[in-house]
Amino acid sequence: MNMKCSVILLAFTVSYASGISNRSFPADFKFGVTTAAYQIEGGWNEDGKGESLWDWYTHTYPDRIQGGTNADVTCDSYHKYKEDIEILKDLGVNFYRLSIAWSRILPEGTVNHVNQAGVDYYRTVFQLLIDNGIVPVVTLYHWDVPLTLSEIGGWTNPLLVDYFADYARLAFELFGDQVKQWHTFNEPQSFCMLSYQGPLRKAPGYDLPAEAVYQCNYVVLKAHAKAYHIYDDEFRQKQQGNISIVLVAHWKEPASDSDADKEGQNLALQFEMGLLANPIFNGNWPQVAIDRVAERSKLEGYPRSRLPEFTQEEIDYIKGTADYFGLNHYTTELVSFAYNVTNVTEYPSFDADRGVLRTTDPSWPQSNMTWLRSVPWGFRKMLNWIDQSYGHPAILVTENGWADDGTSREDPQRISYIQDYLTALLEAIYDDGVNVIGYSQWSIYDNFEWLSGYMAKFGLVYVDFSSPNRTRTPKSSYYYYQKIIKTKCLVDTCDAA
Ligand code: GBH
Repeated sequence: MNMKCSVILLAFTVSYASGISNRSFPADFKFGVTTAAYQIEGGWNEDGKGESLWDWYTHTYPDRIQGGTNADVTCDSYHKYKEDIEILKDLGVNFYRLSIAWSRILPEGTVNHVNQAGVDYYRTVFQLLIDNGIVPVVTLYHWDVPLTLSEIGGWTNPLLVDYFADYARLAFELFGDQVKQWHTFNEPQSFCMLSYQGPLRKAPGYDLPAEAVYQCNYVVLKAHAKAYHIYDDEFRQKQQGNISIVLVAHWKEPASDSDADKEGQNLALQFEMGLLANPIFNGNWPQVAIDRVAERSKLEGYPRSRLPEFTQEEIDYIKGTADYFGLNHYTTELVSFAYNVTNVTEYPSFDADRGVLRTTDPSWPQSNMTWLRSVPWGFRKMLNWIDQSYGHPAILVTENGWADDGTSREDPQRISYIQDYLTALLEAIYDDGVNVIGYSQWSIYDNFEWLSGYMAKFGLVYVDFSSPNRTRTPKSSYYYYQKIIKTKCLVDTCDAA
């Protein structure tokens, strides 16, 4: 590891002048970094690991991934975890948010066959983290469903509720003495809404009518709730941990002051965040989604709404199944109202149901991912909207980060993004009274960025993918984040908390 301490005092001084907060983070505020198994581990078929959906997808359709690449090796964290944890320790994070590859411990997805080598791997990693004073925060599902379960329909098949629940129970049994903070799913929005429809599709990459999108949300919500109740009923008392889910949304700013665009803002937020968060925090789908999808389904000749209906029992079972709000947030988009409820389409789509057009403002600083621009005030609005919509929950920011092409170890844009977004977060805490309890950067390393392959880099640490050793080298943002964690302050000196 190359730990040359680069001088970034210049960055502090420049930003301080441009409105970076000089308030201290609350004393008990927690800082972390996030990764996902498929994106960093490699070892895709080693020591008995089964094939996952993304192994299959990248191998079968290299043309759908930029550069035709895959994550067979990626950062090689399956072998390099010791070095990884040394870096985490040096960085000084309070927690490390990582995920378990389901098919590494259950090669076929089902609990009749447990792969002991996979269990040993995660137990070793969790123990090393604990020994180094780093809290493991573990996601059970970050998009890599075992291929066998994908082939029977994946998250559109209600059987997955029980398969996921079995896997979750096993994980609590195997790792619950080490892991005290669990997330069931990472961003159902991303794998339900971006896998079954639209031009740029994540695995399995089908193009199906909107039913698939809703059915996926429906199954995932039930699977999440079942895992939550298993933890609550069978493990919580003994293990004393907590459990939640990670949801994502870009902030939606109305493109104009018109009432129509304000309605568009509401639709976009409810169809993206609300579809998942409302059942968990308030009970049932958002009413606007129930009404709109029912009406449109009827006009399109369906015998019933394509949004599945929850029974009262299911509503009660799902409601209240999160110990806090896990939020991934990166950016903001502009929305304008596009489709009246009566404006039916020939091929019913989730997009038309949601009924908005999404654009961006070209003046917002652009990363090297088309969807990601720096809009820190949108983060503050998002935090406030969650606070107001879901009953003032504690919010853990489970991901936030900036992409560049990764060619330079000097990354002043990433530093600015962190300064600006954390300033917005401090404003939400101190000026607006939002209960934000922690923050995690995506990501510690440059890694495999799904459809973008290795073309987009989110790391605080550069990884040399051309060397067999996958050499890790901290970027200037790494040292800046290290300083924030140490001083709880974004600038040289802060006011006391
Ligand atoms: C996170 O999702 C993921 O959890 C993580 O695995 C990933 O590496 C990281 O972001 C960086 O991308 O092209 O207009 O359809 C971020 C949220 C939501 C961002 C969906 C991309 C697609 C926008 N993602 N979005 S679009």
